[in-house]
Amino acid sequence: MPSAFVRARSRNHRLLHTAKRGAVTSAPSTLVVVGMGTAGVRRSMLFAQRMSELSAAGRIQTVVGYDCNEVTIANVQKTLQKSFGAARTGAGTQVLFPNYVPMPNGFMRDPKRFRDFLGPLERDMDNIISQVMMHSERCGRVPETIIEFMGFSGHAVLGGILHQKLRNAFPNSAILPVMMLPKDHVSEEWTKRYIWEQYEELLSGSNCLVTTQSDVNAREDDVRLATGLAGFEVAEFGEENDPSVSQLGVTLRRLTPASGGWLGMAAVKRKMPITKKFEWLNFPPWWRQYAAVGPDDDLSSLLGNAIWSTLDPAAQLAEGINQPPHAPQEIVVSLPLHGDELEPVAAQAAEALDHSNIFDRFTNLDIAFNTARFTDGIEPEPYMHVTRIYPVNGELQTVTAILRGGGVTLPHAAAMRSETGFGSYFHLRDPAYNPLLPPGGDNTEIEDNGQQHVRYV
Ligand SMILES: Nc1nc2c(ncn2[C@@H]2O[C@H](COP(=O)(O)OP(=O)(O)O)[C@@H](O)[C@H]2O)c(=O)[nH]1
Ligand SMILES: [Mg+2]
Repeated sequence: MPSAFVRARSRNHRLLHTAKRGAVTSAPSTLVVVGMGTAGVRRSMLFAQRMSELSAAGRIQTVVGYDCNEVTIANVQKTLQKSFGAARTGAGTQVLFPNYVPMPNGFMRDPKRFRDFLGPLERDMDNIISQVMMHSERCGRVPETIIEFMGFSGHAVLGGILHQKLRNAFPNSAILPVMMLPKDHVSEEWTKRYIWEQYEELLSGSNCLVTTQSDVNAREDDVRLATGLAGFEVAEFGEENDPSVSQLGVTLRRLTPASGGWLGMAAVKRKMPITKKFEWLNFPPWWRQYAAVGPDDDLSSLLGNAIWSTLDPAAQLAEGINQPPHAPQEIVVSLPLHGDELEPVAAQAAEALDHSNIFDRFTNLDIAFNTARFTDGIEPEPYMHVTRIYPVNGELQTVTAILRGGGVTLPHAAAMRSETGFGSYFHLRDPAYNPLLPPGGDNTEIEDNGQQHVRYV
């Protein structure tokens, strides 16, 4: 995949630098993807699909579709047979499901239901982990990045347990839990009363990418997430001499030091301006088709506009989050262009962006352009996708609202800017207490706080 990289990070001189990279022939497989629960599995499959549309599915060592649900497992297996078939690169992508499914229809969204079956569930998980490890040996390298799609429902705590097991199995891998904050009342109550506390233990110290459960179009949001993550994985940020293969890993290493435990994502999708019709094949390699674009200045102003739009509230995958403007930010622009057109388009867009002062607004911003031909439904409309990942600092409004009820702003929040994320115990504590201390024996006040907002049990 041809790609171009615009570095605006070092602004000692006003020149923007574009570095052109050749097509990546075959990067070794370096990713492990885990989906927890029905939504998590759906998200992991969409990510795998996007990677395959980028001709980069071979980078995935293993996908774990952890939904203790016969329907999900059957559906995913059917889809896999249809759309992936046998992987052609490397040792192949391994797809794992739970072998032990105590209840055929999952845990009915009850995050405590698994506890009756914990022993055999853990043994099954250990088996999954050893298969992940064995395959990583076959692939010849430990995974550099592990993506975990997690939620706040029936598989939530199991997800935390699996996270710990992966953490122990691959202590040097960058792990990115992708959280889907709940919005329905039942999940919010469970989160407040049980799941959050569990996550504080199980995900302690993780930097999580935060998204909100969609109440409008879940599938569209899942696709935006998958597209963004896949775009980042094949992007080429960073130094020429960086030995990393997983670009998402490079991004995480750069952004997480500035984050207080959360990362945010903004995604924007725009129709490409086309003047020429292009052909569309219904069989592989259909992702090698490119759109023919109209006049260049059209495209670069459209691009600039799309990049600015990643600041809009509507573009954020989680609601109500802010990012410090001087924190490092990375943007990936995926364009359905021929590889030869990418470099000039990137250079022109970078110049237009410089004129629009975006690099004054974000003093620490990197942009990578790459070619991508994604399918969106049956219509062969060509789209550009712009995704920004940024560190989040301070309070997450949605989290405060869930855990404290209502849009409460804590008076001491400003003083505790960096106390976010799991493992801080911040959100569960009374404001008067020291949030750095782990919770002591008296949980009564937490219980009271929870009960206050319970409208039914
Ligand atoms: N974004 C998204 N949400 C989903 C999807 N499927 C179910 N959900 C929602 O995700 C929440 C958790 O459900 P589910 O994933 O089944 O949790 P489980 O009990 O752990 O399997 C529920 O509120 C569902 O409405 C999906 O494909 N995408
Ligand atoms: Mg389910």
